[in-house]
Amino acid sequence: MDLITKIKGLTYLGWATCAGSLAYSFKRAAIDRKFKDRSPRKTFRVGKLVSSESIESGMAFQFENARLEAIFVIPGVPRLTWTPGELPLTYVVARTEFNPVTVSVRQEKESYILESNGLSVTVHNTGKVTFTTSAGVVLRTDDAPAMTKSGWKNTAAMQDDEAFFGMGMKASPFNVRGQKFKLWNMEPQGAYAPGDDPLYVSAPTYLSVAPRGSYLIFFDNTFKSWFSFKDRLEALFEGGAIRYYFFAGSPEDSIRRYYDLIGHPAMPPKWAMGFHQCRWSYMNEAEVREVAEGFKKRDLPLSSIHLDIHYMNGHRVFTVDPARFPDMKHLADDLLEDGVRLVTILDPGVKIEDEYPLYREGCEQDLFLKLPDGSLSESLVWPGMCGFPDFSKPETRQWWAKQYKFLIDRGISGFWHDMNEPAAFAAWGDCTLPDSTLHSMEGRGGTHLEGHNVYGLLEAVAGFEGQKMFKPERRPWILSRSGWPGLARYSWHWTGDVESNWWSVAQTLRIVMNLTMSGIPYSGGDIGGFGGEPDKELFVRWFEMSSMFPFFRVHSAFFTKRREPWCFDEETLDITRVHLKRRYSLLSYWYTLAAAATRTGRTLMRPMFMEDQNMVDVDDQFMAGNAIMVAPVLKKGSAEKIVKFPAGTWYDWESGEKFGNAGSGSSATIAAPLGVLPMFAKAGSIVPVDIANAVQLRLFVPAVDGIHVGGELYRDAGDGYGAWLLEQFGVTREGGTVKITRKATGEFKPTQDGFVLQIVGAQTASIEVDGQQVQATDGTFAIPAGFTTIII
Ligand code: MIG
Repeated sequence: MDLITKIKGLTYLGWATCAGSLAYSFKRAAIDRKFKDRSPRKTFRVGKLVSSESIESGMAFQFENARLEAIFVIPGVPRLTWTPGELPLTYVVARTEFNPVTVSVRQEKESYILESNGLSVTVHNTGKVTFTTSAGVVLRTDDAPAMTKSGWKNTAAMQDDEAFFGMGMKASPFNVRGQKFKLWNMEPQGAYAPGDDPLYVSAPTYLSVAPRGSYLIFFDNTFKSWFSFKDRLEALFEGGAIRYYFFAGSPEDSIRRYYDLIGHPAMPPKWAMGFHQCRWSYMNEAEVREVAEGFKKRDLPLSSIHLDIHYMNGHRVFTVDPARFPDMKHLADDLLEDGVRLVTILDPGVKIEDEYPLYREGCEQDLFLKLPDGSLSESLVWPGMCGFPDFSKPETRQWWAKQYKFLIDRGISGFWHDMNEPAAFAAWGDCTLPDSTLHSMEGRGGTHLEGHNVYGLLEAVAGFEGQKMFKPERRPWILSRSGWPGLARYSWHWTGDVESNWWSVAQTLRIVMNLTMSGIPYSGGDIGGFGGEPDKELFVRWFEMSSMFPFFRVHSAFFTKRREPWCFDEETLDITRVHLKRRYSLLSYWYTLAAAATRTGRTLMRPMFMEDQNMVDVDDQFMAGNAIMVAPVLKKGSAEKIVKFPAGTWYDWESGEKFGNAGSGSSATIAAPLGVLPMFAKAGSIVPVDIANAVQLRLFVPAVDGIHVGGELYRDAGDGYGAWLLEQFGVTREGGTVKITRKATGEFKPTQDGFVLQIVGAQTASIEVDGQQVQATDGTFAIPAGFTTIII
């Protein structure tokens, strides 16, 4: 970031804080100098293969200077571990034990070949490793790794036809080929521009997509690291063993199996899939009531209002300002009557102040991060100088979890974890704690170099536990700024302080898609941008796109104008109402996608190339689930969108007009004046649409014979852990006859009685439901809840 922006950013913090941030920077630099590791810099090769032995599910290889363990953790999925170096804790891969896998081993002259489920791993006696499919396609060749001073460097050849995705949240092109990144979660201090790196969320995960064959690679190492996709593939870790998992197969498949490894996302409460209104800050109870009322009286659906740092007492975490919010519980209860939940922000920094019980307890029980000399690793944030909980210590997580009771008792339904990189106000240098800060790492010890990247993840573990403890009948909900793979088991994410400009709205889409492939499936950005003033057009376009993101929220900084849907003009208000209502009409669809993600590891949002691999360059359209394609307008002054269609037939969501069908690569210019979000449903799909007192099943008639994608509907009480019902709808077409079948599992009894079937793409006056003729009324068909077969 340039100096001017930085100064602007710092001035809004106030001069005292600015001075403090300067002082902190000097202090941090001094600490880093003092505790710097001055051991001589060693770099060496692994050397020659000395011996090898069979171990469960694979083999161990002793090289002159290092050891390699190559095993298959599940059939077809190898894990390679090079030591020496600290092994990763179970933060990301929650399992240490895997069922034995049968692996066939062949010894060749200069190598060993391990094979399972069609994937071969060839370990050469030089330390080089090759991954090959059963068709003989070489997916990747790793050089023998190099050991650096304390960590490892993995390098591999890059092939001409590869595109790369993932790596967490990056201000880079969608395909990260040609880029270089640092993995070190960081607040960019103000906003981020193209190329700014690193940002809030990192992930040592990437997908290689190529016509030859694709794979996903995940390095289970949380140390500060550097990745390059320039001429060769490089991953340099500043510590730890190098351990990585390799998933060969289609992008869809390898991502799903990657989620099997890092854990499927937690099932969210249904309200979280709706719309969230936020601002830094709604200053007091009256303002919050006015916002809720504003939505209600303008017929705008709303799920939650978020309270930013002003609700706290002097920015102290787990307190409420008694003047601004004298009776939070009463407020929360009143809002809940209209279905609106309160979410509060939480910052991890605990104000250093003897009278503050949380600080005292943290010190007494030794729960804060410290420097090697035993003093607190403190830094400046909103409340002033703060201590930081050591979330890598089980006792700290338990203690922190207990604190959520205070806000849960006051009716708070969800928690927004900010500043958890952790961020510190530093005028220059890294705006986080010194590298030498010590972390417990579950008692085995470690430094910030290892603990930093998982700080937000571990805070989410505590926040999740706290909610389970104090509202066991409802599901936890957390929104975290920082993260690492594994976060989804506990939390959602938003993309931080994004700027109010056209690059940012388009970049948000690229980021949300890359996060999905990195292991963070629930994300979205501040609609309109965080710190600027979007004009009406930018706001509306951003709103349209976000209405089809997993996370849908308006948020902006305290120095911006108010940004509720009615703050622009009547037209903007009417447009936002249309998109809000569509979102809520698709709530069952979103909720069903959420349930599928939890059950199977499938992501909610998908890049276009998962639908059609020829669309690997398309970064301005996306799939919401496997039935709906969204093509948002992301260009200023544009009233149309050139939409590219994947193979097959697609129906315009609003008009039912047919597109595509010319195989992949077809495109059409779609009129999209302000207020129109081009959206298309895939032929052969069934999308559940919520209409008054019923669920509509919208069938998009398949254009060709065969088995089609069909659809699903998941229902339960909307929260908690009670009964559920999953209905799966199969769609087939044979000689022009379309058949829908229904299969149900689960016990939940929905309140809606039966379905309303709407057929898009065919004119039919009468259909057969379980052998009975049913006539259309007003173009739709009333279908009994328990149907098994419909013939059209
Ligand atoms: O230093 O809590 O990204 O969403 O409104 C800024 C105030 C702290 C940064 C978050 C933003 C939030 C703001 N926070």
